[in-house]
Parts: sequence; structure tokens; C-alpha cells
Amino acid sequence: ATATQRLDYQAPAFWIDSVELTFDLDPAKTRVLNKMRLRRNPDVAPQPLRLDGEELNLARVLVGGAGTSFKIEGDQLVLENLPEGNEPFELEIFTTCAPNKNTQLSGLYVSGDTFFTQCEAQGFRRITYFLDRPDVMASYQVLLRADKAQYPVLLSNGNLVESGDLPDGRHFARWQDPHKKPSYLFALVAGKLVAREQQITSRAGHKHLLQVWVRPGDLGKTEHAMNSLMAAIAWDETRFGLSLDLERFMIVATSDFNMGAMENKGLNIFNTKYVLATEATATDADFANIESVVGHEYFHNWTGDRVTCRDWFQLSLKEGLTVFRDQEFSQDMAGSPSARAVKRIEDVRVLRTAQFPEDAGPMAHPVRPDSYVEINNFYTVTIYEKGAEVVRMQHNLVGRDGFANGMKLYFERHDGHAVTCDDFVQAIADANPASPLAQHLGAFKRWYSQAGTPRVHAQGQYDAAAQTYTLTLTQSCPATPGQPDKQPFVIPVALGLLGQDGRALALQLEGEDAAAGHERTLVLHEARQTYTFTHVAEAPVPSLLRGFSAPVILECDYSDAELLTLLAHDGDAFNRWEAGQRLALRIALAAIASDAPVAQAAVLPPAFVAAMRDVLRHPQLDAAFKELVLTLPSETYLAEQLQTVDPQRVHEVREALRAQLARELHADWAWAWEQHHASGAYRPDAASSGRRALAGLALAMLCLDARTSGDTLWPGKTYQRFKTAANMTDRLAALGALVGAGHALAQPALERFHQLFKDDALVIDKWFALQAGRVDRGGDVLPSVKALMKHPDFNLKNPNRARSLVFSYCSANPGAFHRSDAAGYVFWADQVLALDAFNPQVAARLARALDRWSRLAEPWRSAAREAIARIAAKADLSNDVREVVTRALA
Ligand code: B3K
Ligand code: ZN
Repeated sequence: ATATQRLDYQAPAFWIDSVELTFDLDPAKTRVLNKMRLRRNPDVAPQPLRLDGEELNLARVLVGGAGTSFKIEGDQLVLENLPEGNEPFELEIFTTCAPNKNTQLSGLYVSGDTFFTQCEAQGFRRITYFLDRPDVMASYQVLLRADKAQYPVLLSNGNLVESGDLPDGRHFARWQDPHKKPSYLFALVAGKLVAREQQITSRAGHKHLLQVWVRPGDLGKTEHAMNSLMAAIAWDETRFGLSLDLERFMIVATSDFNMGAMENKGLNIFNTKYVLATEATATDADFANIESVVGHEYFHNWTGDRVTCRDWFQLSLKEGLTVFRDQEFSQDMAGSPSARAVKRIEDVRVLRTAQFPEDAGPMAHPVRPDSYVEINNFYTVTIYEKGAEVVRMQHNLVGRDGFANGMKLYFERHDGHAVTCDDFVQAIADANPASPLAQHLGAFKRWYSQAGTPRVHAQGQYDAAAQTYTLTLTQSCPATPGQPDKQPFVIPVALGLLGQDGRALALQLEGEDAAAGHERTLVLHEARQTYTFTHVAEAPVPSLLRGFSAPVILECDYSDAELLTLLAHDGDAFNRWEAGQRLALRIALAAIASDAPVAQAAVLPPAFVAAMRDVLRHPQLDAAFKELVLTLPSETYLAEQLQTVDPQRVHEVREALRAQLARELHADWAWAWEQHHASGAYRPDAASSGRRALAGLALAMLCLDARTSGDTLWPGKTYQRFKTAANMTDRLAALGALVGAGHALAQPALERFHQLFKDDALVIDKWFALQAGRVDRGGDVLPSVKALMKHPDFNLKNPNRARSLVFSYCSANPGAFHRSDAAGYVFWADQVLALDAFNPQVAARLARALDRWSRLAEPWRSAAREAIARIAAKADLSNDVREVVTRALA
């Protein structure tokens, strides 16, 4: 397979103005008639028409109603004898495909007894021959025909214009999309589905019909998704003045889906995981995810659908922007400043534990990549989460109103077009000509072109005589594949200064007439810059990169005392949390590096334990925030700080520190549980879910401590809680506490849980995931994962199930996965190969689990390399997996 290069972009030689698609739906053989109106692109030299098509059976091609000659070259249909000149002409193509054989879940496929499509990025070519590229935007009219009893519901994009019965028990529905769109936004659904419906009137005064379509038994689980959709619609109107542009907006849920959800115009298709929820079956995290994914896909209606990407290298144009929008939405929904900060911390945690490693590994790529072999491999945390950070920096550099104006200009300029990341930044800058963004535009755009996580080093110097504080910031960025040298980035550093007693100091820079508030943002744009603050009456503690104002690694030589001051007093909640994480990191890294046995090396000093107790017992802090502070940095995050990683040492050190926190704060955990566990009526709001999160952590710690103390009271209470819990969050927390502590009650609880929920696939996913993700004790997780692979409920072909068991073990449980006998890696390679035989996209995700192999210590390093090489040695790998393992071994 050859790589596609960004700089090779060429405008299409033809435009497709309109498409009429007719489907005769049949699982084994669906017939597709594709009638297009095309014309030559006058800006491009005359050339043959090359249409993409994959796994299609071609029956007939007509130009202007008459037969024509054609060639098949690889995956393209080539037409040379087309009318000359710029007049539109009609092209008809008849093909068939086999949806029931489509195990890749890309294109038209069957899930249960229902037809679904997934066309992004290049699935439309698996439905019909087409110019399957995002810059070809056409008007779509779709006629669906199918057996009425088996497929009573027939859906596609846009408005239903006609429907009725046909002979032989068949029926039809005709849909018309009022908006032009690229082929990746096409969708159809056909099957036995029911809808929750809602009529709304927008702020703009228009009426809309909202529908959430699910299998008949699931209707009772759609309320939260519908509420989230209504909230998202209202939010986009208020925050950005963007209204729903369709009479009807539909969400459909399927249990077979490669990812989370898809923003097809007017017909979003969702993984059931991000639609279905009741308090009995879904956790607080599920409720929050549903809100954010429903929001995300809805927000795409403007950022993605109305303005789309010129080519797939511009993917972050829609994804980074839309993640930024969904993160802002979730923060606004969370409400209080503290709840917003909790959401921000959670988002940063994802960035740092998933994107930073990606940016430091073999798959590192810029937010706007330069080349790819398989575009599906580039739906990454870099494109999404780092892309969102790059948008957030723009937002912060021009201010909230400035950004709103920038968005307005972006839509004025580009509505209805397929554009580039440059076009976006240009619009934000042009709407804010006096902003630091406009001032440093060229350099700022390096965030799009340079991969790697920049490091910012901060050095402070206090001059008591002069009452000045001088802060020197230097930046650097490590080499990444294909990019040995980097130019300086534009890095907004939001900061404040704290006095020794923790109060915020006024900030006045040299040359300024007066102090300007207690927080400001420095814009670091050179390799090294120095800032002098004046009228500083005492040696300050700097609070830097507040709110995580840029996606960088901040190095600052804080003393423990300074970090304790920040943890106790910082007015910025993010940095308050960060100070605690830095302290824990420091302790853990020293213990990991030490030659002493874990039991002696991994010890939390009394000051740290006391600080944790103060946070836990703090009268003002929110429970959700406490839960985040009291959670130690993950094994993955710890490993990222090391040059050479002994994953077992990392695991053991973290477990030892956790056990100490469980032991020494025993009375405090018991207090926290008593204070927070009482559950009234279930509500998934930020405050109540924060209380449940803290109570859950307390229970886990109390059970963990019981493991060594021999206490039977708390495990007994936990089992009781598990049995009587009124909602899934509490029930799963109790189950997780028993399983995590390896308590004897875990087994009966797991059996009972399965028995209770055996008919609910999403809950059974949790049951698998909990067991695959549990704390490893002496290598006991892998044997149980292998046993679970043989469980009658396990099915590798269902992506959710594969993720719940195989990914939870290989990608989310480093202590269990990195076995010194290499058995984890052997298992991984087997599963990648097994998945690749029928679903390359999912296989390639799993193939990423060993991205960071070259940092492992021996014997893990060699064993990992061997496992990757075994995959690479397979002759008939998919392009997807081939690209991942080739990069890993490069
Ligand atoms: N745009 C889709 C992702 C498509 C993934 C294709 N492999 C979902 C989203 O980001 O909203
Ligand atoms: Zn998206």
C-alpha cells in the first residue's frame, strides 16, 4: 500500500452536482442504482473520470442513458469516453453488494436484523462507485425499498418526501437532503426500530422533530440521550448562534459499531453505549459520556457538515474544533466553577495519558498530518484531543467574544464549502486583528504542522532588595518521526503568583504603570523569554500554566513546600490538583528509581499523607474534586516520565503507595463514605455524581485496606451495598471494590451481577471489562481473561465486546499485560491477527497497545519487539495493521 501525501492534493477533475440513489435492500444481495449528474471541473485539465469502489459487483454503466466503455483499475472504475465541454451529463451505475458479509462494519452492513451504514472516512465506496472524497459535495435523493415486515422503518438523510407500499409485501421511502454534502456523511438505516420523539421550537422560532431510534425493548433507555440532544441544540444557539438547519434530526443506535458515533447529516448513527442509559444500567460516567457524544455529533452539524474538510489531512478542522465545542458544552452543563474544573482535569488527564504518549511514540503525527497509508488510523487522540487544545489556545488568545466573532467569520466565509485548517485559524485571526494570535499567526500555526509535545522550563528568581520576581521560560520540543528539528511554538502560559501564606499577589510587569489583576497570560513565542514582575513584596510561589493553558510538559523546580502551598491554596483548581499530582509523581518516581525493595522504597512521607487528609476532609471543596486529588497518577502516566520502564516495578510501587493511603487514611475514608454514600433519588448531575465518585473511592480504599488488615466489616458492608445499590454507579463501585481488593466475596458478587444483567449487553460489557481491568496479583488476570474468551457471552466480532475484554486487558491494564513471561504479548498478537481477519479498523486500534515498546526494560522490550515482528511477518495483513506495526518497528 502506498502513502497518500498532503502536498499531492489536487482538486477533483469532475464535480457531482446531484445523486439519486435507489436501494433494494437485501442482506445477501443489495442492489444499488446510482444516478449522478456530473460536470467537468473547468479548473482542471481534461482527464478520465476515476470513481472509487470497493468490494462491489458492477452490473451496468450508462452515460446519458446509453451504454459506454469502461475499465476497472484496482479499486477504481475508469471512464474515458465522457462528453467533452462543461455541460452536465448523467451517469448511471448499477452495482450489488453483500451487507451480511460485511464484517468490517464500513459501508452498508447488517447488525442484528437491521441495516446500517458507516461511510467516514471511505465507506461510501463500499456502497457504490463514487468520487469518495470530502471536497465533492452533492445533493442527495435516496429511494429505499425493502420487505415491509422485516424492515418497517426506512431512514436516510434529510426529509422524508414520500413513502408507501409496493407489491409482494415490500414498501418504499424517499428521502431528500436539503443540504449538499460529501459522501462520508451519507447514511441509511432499515429495520425494526422504534423512536422516542420530541417536537421543539428553536430560539429562531422554527419547529423541529427530534427522534432517537432504538430496538423496541430499549425505548425506556432513551430519555437521557433525548435530553442531551435538546440541551446541545439550545447550547449551540446560545453560545454560537448556530441553529438546527433541518426539519428533522435523528439519532439511531446500533450495538455493532467500530467507534462511538457518527455525525451523518440529520441521521446520526450511534453506538448503543452512547445512547442507552437508565440509572439501573448505566454509570455516572456513561451519563456524562452520552451527553458529550450526543453534543459532539450534534455540533458537527455545523462544524463538519456545513463546513467540511477539503481532504482527510484536514480532519482536525472538524474534529479538534468539535471536541473543543463538546468540552465547552459539558463544562457549561456542569455549571459551577468547581464542576467545570473537574471536567477540565478529566480532559487533561486523557490528553496526558493517551495523547502525550502518542506524540512521543512511533505514531506521532502533527494535528494536520503530512501523510497516511490508511486514513482510519488517523482518528487519533492527536487529531481529536490535541486538536481541541489547539482550538482552545486560539479561544483563550482572542477571548470568548473574539472567538465567537471568529466563528461567525468562519461560517460567513466558508459555509457550504470544504476547507482547510489554515482557513479556520485565518478566520479567527482576521476577526481579532489586534490579538496575540494575529500577531504571531505564522508561528502559532506550527501547532498544526509540528508533532511532539513541547517542554517548557520555568525558572524563577526573586530579588528581595529590588522587590522583583524574574521568570525565565524556555521551550524545546523533541524530534518525532520525520521531524528532527522544531521551531518555537506560540505557548500561552496563564499564571498567578502566590504569597507564602497562599494569598494571590497582584501582577505588575516591568514597564507597566499599575498592577493588572491576579492572573494573566504570557505568550511565549521564542525559545527563551524573560519576564520581570515588580512590587513583589515576598518570594512568591508561581502557579504556572493555569487551567492547563497549553498542551505542554511544564518543568519547574518546585520545592515540596511550594507544592504543598499550591495544593492548599491555589485559586486555580486545575493547578491545585496538579500540585498534588506533582508531589505524588515525585514520590513514586523516586521509589521506582530506587534499588531498595518496593516495601522500603515506596513510602509516602507524613506531610503528603496529611495534605491528602486535609483535602479529603476539606469543608469547602467538592467531592468530585477530592476524588481526583486522592487518585494517584496512573501507571501509564508514571511510565511516561521514565527513560526506561520496568512496568512491574511501576505497578508494584503504585500499589504500595495506594495501600499506604488506604491504611493511613482509614478513618478518613470511613468518614468520607459515611458522608457521601447516602443516595436519594438518582440524578446524574455533577454534584451528585461527584459524591458517588468519592464514596466509591472510599469503599475501594476500605476494601483494599481490609486485604492486609484482615478486616471483614468493610468487605461485608460492600457486598451488602452491591446487593442493594439503587443505581449502577453505586453497584459497580461496590463490585469493583471487592474485585479490586481480590476479596473472596468478589466471585459470588460477579456471578450475581451476571445473573442480574445477562440480557443487557452494555452491562455485560462492564462485567467483562471489570475483570480484564482489575489489579493484577501475581499474574492472575491473564488466565481469567483467557477463560472469559471462552464464555458463551464473549464474541470477538462485536467491537464493544472485544473492547470490553481484549482492549481492557491489553491497552488499559499495564500491570497485568506486561508479564515477564511475555504471555500477555503473545495473547495480544494472537488477538490482533484474529481481529484483522474480519475487522481491520478495530485490529489496528488494538495493534497500538505496544506503541511504546522501545522504552521498556528487558526482558519486556525484546519480547514486545518479537510479538510486533510476528504480526508484521504475516503476509496478508490489512493496510491498517500493516501501517501501525511498520511504524512501530521503524
Ligand atoms: N467522525 C466520526 C468518526 C469516524 C471514524 C472513521 N473511522 C465520529 C466523530 O468524530 O464524531
Ligand atoms: Zn467528531
